[in-house]
This record gives sequence, C-alpha cells and structure tokens, in this order.
Amino acid sequence: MSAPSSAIQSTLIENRVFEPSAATVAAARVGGMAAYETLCAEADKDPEGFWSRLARENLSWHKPFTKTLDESNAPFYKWFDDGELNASYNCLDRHMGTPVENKTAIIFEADGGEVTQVTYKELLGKVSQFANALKAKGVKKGDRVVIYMPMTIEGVVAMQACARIGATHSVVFGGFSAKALQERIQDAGAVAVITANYQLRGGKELPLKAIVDEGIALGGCECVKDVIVFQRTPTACNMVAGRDSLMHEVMAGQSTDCPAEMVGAEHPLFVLYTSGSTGKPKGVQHSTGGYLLWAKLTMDWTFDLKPNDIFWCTADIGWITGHSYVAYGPLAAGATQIVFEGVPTFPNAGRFWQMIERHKCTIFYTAPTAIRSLIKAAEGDEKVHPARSDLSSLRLLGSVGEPINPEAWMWYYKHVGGERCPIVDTFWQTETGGHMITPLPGATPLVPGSCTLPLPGIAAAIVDEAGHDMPNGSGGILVVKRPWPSMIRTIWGDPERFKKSYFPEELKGFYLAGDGAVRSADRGYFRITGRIDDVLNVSGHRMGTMEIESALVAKTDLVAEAAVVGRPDDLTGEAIVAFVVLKRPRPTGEEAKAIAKILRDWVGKEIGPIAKPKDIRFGDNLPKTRSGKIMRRLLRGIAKGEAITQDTSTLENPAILDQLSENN
Ligand code: 6R9
Repeated sequence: MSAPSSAIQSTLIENRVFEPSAATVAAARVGGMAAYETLCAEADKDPEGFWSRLARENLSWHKPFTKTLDESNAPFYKWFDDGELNASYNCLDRHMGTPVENKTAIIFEADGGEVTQVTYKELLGKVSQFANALKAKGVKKGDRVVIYMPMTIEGVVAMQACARIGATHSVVFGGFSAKALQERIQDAGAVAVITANYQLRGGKELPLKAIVDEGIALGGCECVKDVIVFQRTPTACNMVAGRDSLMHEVMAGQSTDCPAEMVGAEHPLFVLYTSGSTGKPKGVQHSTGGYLLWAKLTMDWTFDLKPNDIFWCTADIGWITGHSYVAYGPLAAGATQIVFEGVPTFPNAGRFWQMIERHKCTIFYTAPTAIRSLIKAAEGDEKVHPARSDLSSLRLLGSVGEPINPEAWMWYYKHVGGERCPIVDTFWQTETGGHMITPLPGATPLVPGSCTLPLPGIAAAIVDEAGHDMPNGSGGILVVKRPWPSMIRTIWGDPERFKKSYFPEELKGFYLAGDGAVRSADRGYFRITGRIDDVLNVSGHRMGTMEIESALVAKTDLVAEAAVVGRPDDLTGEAIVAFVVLKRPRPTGEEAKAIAKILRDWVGKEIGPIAKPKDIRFGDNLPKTRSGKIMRRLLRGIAKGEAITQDTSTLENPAILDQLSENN
C-alpha cells in the first residue's frame, strides 16, 4: 500500500479498465453506456421535464407539484415547491399492501453478535408509536430534534418518527463530545434530544446519556424540554425528573397508527452539521422532496437495486451517508438492509466478511479507510482474510468518503469482490444529499481510483478560479453548474454564509464543492484530488483545521497559538498535525510528550476523539509571512517531512523550522 499522494501518482498512469460483463449489462436498470447517455441527453435537453418525470415516478405525492424548479431567488433554489408529501410515508406506508409489506426492512446485528429483524410493517408500527409519543410530548411540525444515538433500529426509528410528524432532525454522531453536542443543540434550537443510555462498541459500554447531561449543563440549552432515552443496555443512567423519559415507556400504550403529517416539498427534513473552513460547523439544511427523490433514485441507479438484494451500508447515521443510504434511501426503495452496531475489528478484523456471509449480503458499501485497515489486518493475520468467508453472495461493492487509492481498489476488487463485482466509487458530500459522480454498475467501464462520470442531470465540471472550463487532463476546481434536486438549501440560520461558501461570486453561480479534481484526457473521467480548502479528511470524517485550532487555543492556560494541517497517512487518508506555541518555554523530551497528551485529550473533549491530532509539534513561534499569515504550505511540507525548498528568508526565526520538525 502507499499513501494517497503516491496513489495520486499511480492514478496518473492508471490504465486498467474493467468493463461490465455482458450479463451485468443485460440485467441492469441502466444497461450499457448508450442507456446512460440517453438519460444524460434527456436531462440536458429538458432538465425540468426530466426531474419532474422522475419525481412523479419515484415518490408518492399527497399533493402533486405544478412547478419543478423555482430559480427566482438563486442560489436559494426551490424544487417541487407547491407539492406536498411526507418522507416517512414514502419509506414505509407506501409499501403497505405491496409485497414489501412483510419483507424484512432491517437485519440488525448488535456489537455482541445478536441479530434482530423487523419487517416493513413492524417498522411502520414502531415509527408510528414513537411519532405518537413525540406528539404527546408536544413536539410538532417545524421543531428541531437532536438525535444522539448508536447504530440501532431505534436510531432509524427516531429519525423516521421525526420525519413522520414534520419535525426536523439533527443527528449528532455518537463520537462527538459534550461541547460539540451542546453547540449543535444550541445552534439548532432543539426542543428535544433523543439518545441512549449507553452505546456498545467493541465489547465496551460507552456513555451517551451522561454526555447529553454534560452538554446541556454547559449552558444555553434551555430550548430542550425533553430528553428521551433508549435503554440500550441494562445499566441505569441518571434521569432528570420532569425532563427525561425512557423510549420504551413513552412508546408503551401509544397507537401503532399515526397518520403522516404532510409537508411542503421544501420543508426541512433535517439539518446535519459538517465542518467547513472556518471554526464553526455548518448546519447543512436539506429539503424533503428533492432530498428523498435523490436518495431513492440513487439506490436504483448507483446500486441498481433488485428486490432480493441484501444491502449493507456501513456508515453511521451520524453522517450523511447514514442518512441517505441507511435511514432513507434503502427504505424508500423497499430494500432489505443490514444495520450494524459495532466496529469492523471486533471480535476480530474479519467481522465484515463474516457478516457478509452470515446475512448473504449482495451490495456492500463502505469507506476506503475501513478497507485499508482491513487489508492491513488481513495481511498480518490469515484468519481474518476475506478468503476465510464465503463472499459469493456479493454482486456489487461501493466506496465513499474519500479518494480510494488504486492499490486498495484492486484489493477490494480481487479479495472481496472475487473479480466479479463492479465497484462504484461514489463521490458526493453532505451538501449534495446523495451521489454525484459515480460509475453505474451496468454501464460504466471502471478505472481504479476514479469516480468516473456524473449521474444524469448533474452538471459537474472542472474550472479555473474565474469559472472558466479547464480542458481534460488539467486539474482545477470542481463545480456543479446547474442546481439539482437534493442540493443543500441553506446553512441553518446563516443564509449569507451559505451563499459565500457555496456560490462565490467569481464562479458565476456555480456550486463550489470545495474539492480539486482532474478529468482524464481519454475518457473525461473525474478523479478527485482532495479538498482545496482548510478541510481535512481523516478516515472519511470531515474536520476543519480551524475547528481544531480553535479547540487548541481554547486551552488558555497552556496554548498561545496553534496551526493545524493535514499530512497523508497510509491508513486514515490524512492525519492531523498540530503546531503549537505554548505560553511557557518550549518543552522537549518527556515533558513535550506529556503536554502533547494533555492537548490531545483536550481536543478529544472539545470536539471528539476523531479530532485528536496524531502529531503535536512545539515551537517558540510559528512561521509567518510579513503580513502575519501563518505559512501553512510550509507547515504542510514540514508535517510530511519534506525538505524545505521555499524561501524562508522572511522568517523572524528560521531556527523554529528545525524545532517544528521534531515529533512528539
Ligand atoms: C459522502 C461524504 C465530503 C468530502 C468531499 C470529498 C470527500 C467523498 C469521495 C470523496 C474522493 C470519493 N469524498 N467521497 N473524495 N472520492 N468517492 O463523504 O460526505 O462527509 O460531507 O465529505 O469527502 O473531499 O468533499 P462528507
């Protein structure tokens, strides 16, 4: 294996092409490149006609829309605006009276291996009961509800129940800290928090409810009137009288019938916080109609979903992938899916392969970082190699979250897919709602490391800083030139920041993804080269460098100044490196190690363990330009261990470069 930087090198000369087999093409919904091109041509010729046809065919509308796209207040686009529907209705009620009614909706495998299944009908009953319970608590249409839950059937029930009554959910990943949770509760103005007493990961019981209590205690969360606790384990947790209640208790006695509250297509289904280039996370607001259309449609297009598929997306519901491809897409498409509570390395690193065999999974969708760590594990221990499990049920593999290096792609293709399963390398973002650039399994010839071509109707392009098209073969800024139904609607409470971040004036109204990309000279295939802003991608998790810097300098008794950069990492894609100036003399040796640990733990508490810097380097000061800007490019080079070739004559104290090169 090699680091992403060398992976980029090897994709430059990538010439392996994997054509879909004739049988795959024949069985696919979009079979062959001609079929893909026909869809693209239809979308180009009459975008509104195209989207309105698909919205009518793929969703159940309570009130049909009469207008497809409203561009009058661009970039605040509105889709299907006068139509009315409900997302939960489309995921559950819609299947009643069809063969899907008694089909298994979720196969849940717990951390410890216990398996629970629910049918669509049973899931509808649970969602309705919980929706009624929320209503009984006074939660109503338009209210925001924060969900801080583990991967469980109940996590999906909580999201669906909010959607059912028209409450806007905001799921916070269970690995985020009390402080991060408090900020999100406050920003969203949540009226309720749904959580669990504990979560189980790798055989360990980790608190969730205690973190909710700690977060609320930090202050400014008076908006929260109710905390509802799913009792995941028998261990008791603190319950605040008058505010807290147990999920099973509030559900008991509630009717399994709860008519879905119909909402306008633009009604915010959810707000999901993600990292941007400045300190504060952004609340990405998604719609109901356009978002759900995309979640459903991409299940059909990208995963070429068939009635007998057993679909497994390993993403947590705390991320967008867990929204679109766990909580909504598979259900809207009537699929049977696997939901997994635990971690891929427990009880051993063969867990994913054993689960694929156990549940006869046909479509497996995971992140490159997981693949890379499982490659390493399999290479070190033959017992956890995928060859030890029967993976013959698989027919399609997917990748998401970060660029997949060709070496990892080839291993995935060979050892997991048995050289028979296409790999869909899906490029998309929290903001895009669903897949944007991805192969279609029955059409697109695959090239390792490339997400290939945009989905029909997605006007992805590569431009320079002034918005001019770049020729194939030269890199540039990835943009989307036309609106699409599942795009971000705004940043919750901050429309100005939405405009500035995603539709900067110089780009002529194009959507700015924040990634660099290059198209191949021969096929015009896209390859994502990574973020062009101050966002890092660590194990597929988005982290803002500024967010981590703010956390470090918030340790006011110790830290004077901090700069955070990414460096390529074999396993996690990127690793976080922090350069820190302390308010005391620069430490060395054991003292430096001890302070680095204090700072790492601090960041873990401020944001969450995923944000802990891998390396912390101490200096007497940081390298700055004459105008006082931190020379990040220089720091990135130092973090990588590169020799310094830049002009450093303007530095106040060039000796600090040696200091900053020392590891702790
Ligand atoms: C879905 C998701 C978005 C960022 C995105 C890009 C990176 C995602 C990728 C990929 C290369 C892929 N990214 N998928 N890069 N190839 N197939 O991950 O959303 O958490 O918002 O991250 O992830 O850098 O801009 P999100």
